[in-house]
Amino acid sequence: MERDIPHQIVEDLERSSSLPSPRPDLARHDFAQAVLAGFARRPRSLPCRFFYDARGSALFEEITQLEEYYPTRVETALLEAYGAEIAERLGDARVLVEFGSGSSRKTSLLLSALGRVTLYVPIDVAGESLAEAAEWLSERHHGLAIRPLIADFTKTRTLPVAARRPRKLGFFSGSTIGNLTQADARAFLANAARLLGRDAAFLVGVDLKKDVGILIPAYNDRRGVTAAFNLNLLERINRELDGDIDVAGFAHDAIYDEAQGRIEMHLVSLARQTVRVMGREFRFAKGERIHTENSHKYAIEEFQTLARSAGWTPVHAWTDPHRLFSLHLLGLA
Ligand code: SAH
Ligand code: AVI
Repeated sequence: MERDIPHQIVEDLERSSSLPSPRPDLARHDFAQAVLAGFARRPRSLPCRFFYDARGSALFEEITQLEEYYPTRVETALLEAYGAEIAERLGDARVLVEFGSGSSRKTSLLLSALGRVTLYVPIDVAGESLAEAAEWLSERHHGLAIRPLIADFTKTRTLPVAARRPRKLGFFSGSTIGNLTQADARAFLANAARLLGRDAAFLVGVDLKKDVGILIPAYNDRRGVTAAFNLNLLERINRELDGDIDVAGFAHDAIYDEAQGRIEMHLVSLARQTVRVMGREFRFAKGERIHTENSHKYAIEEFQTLARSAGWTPVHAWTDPHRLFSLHLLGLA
């Protein structure tokens, strides 16, 4: 069982006006619980939000530059091409709330297109990314107030007081919604509707279903950056949880599950081995897998149906000429 996110962190942030103090004790406890529980269950699994320590966030940024990894490139192009149209459809949103904001590079495009946003609330588990992104954005968008929240976006129930104004815009880019199961994605969307409130709009980037010949290389690139990103989870366990895992004893694997419409990432044990984490022993058979990530892909209509089931009204969807990626604008009736 996973524990609730350190809500205390969010409360602490409510009180501070500058950048957050990340409460490493609570974050470590959350990580420890997830790893011990994830290694004890069969099949073994770890929640993908733990990819994003400082090293993992840097590796993700490297992934976004890879030729094989089209989502960032195509979503950026969609924001560049349709930013003005999105702004026109949105009217006068002044508060932007972003879930899983990471480096906020695409946010800058959206802020420029919208023109009138005065408050930006990025929500992310990665404190290092939030701090770097806030600095990067404030150099480019003068007068923009930034109130970061270090929090699990699936468990965020309140926004900073300054954000409690109508007509907020939510932004969930990169197809991070695909990293949730469909049930969790529906619950996330319903919670986002409550959080954003009356007259809100939500811009969600969603990766589209496509040929596996394009999908697999995007999650198993030639340079091995995605492999390093996946294996970093084991390195993080060694660094933070007193682990002794021989990282070279595991290999990265990415498969496409056609029935579920999702890429799955796994770490595969290359030999029979025993690993220790926080004084506990875990035995792995040769070939045994740790399931580390799902990345669901949605046809346009599939995502619209999901959004409707969570209380949102699809307003418009933009896609690129090769139908690789989609940007959905949702509204609340
Ligand atoms: N939106 C950015 C970053 C995507 S990477 C882009 O499109 O490039 C996914 C981001 O979501 C990371 O910064 C990660 O730290 C964050 N994240 C993943 N799971 C999360 C969770 N449960 N709660 C909050 N942030 C999460
Ligand atoms: C953040 N998320 C949407 C990425 C994805 O494509 O699922 C994470 C990632 N995993 C491997 N490469 C990128």
